[in-house]
Amino acid sequence: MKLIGSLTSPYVRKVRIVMAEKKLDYQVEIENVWSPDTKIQKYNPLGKVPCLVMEDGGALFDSRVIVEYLDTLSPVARLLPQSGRERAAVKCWEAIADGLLDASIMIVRERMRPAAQQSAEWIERHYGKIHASIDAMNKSLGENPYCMGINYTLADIAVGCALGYLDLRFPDLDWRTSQTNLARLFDKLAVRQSFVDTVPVI
Ligand code: GSF
Repeated sequence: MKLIGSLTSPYVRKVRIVMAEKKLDYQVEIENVWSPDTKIQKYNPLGKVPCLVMEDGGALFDSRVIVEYLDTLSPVARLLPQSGRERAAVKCWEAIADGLLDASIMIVRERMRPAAQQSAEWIERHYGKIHASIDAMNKSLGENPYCMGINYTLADIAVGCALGYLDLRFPDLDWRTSQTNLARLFDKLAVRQSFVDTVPVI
């Protein structure tokens, strides 16, 4: 399998961590989707990464679709409960973590526009989503060791990627001071998830 992506994309990072947890073999192909000559739309008409190209040449996109598929490929390290309410709860954690990322990326992209075209209101609106999401995640986590209680799941992977991205792009946010439950979880996740940074890239 080939994973098309970039090394700074938090959604790509989520897929790479799942690949590693599931002990699946794959190659990473770096693609700059913002370059005018990007070929990404050959695989994903939405022009976004991550995109997974499978052995038969078929492509899957959107990180949520990709990780759900990967979890079915091997019984090693089940990351999603098979069915029911627990499965929906893991996916809801993933939705909030990815939503936090969507809001963060809106701000990052807005700030890349010429100063005169930037909307302070738009930026504030998305900061509001970031703060509300981390607050909700912190409350839901409570004293639990992991998002879903005692088991490490896709929820923890998604949350780790979201918080890691905040540290990368918003180092001044200082979310740890108010969100102490998340800070405790993130320390644990950073140790478990940082190995993906050594994945060979072609
Ligand atoms: C989001 C992918 C995405 O926004 C997913 O795969 O989970 N819901 C999707 N990817 C960005 C790269 S990044 O900022 O991580 C992307 O490819 N953007 C290109 C564009 O044209 O929006």
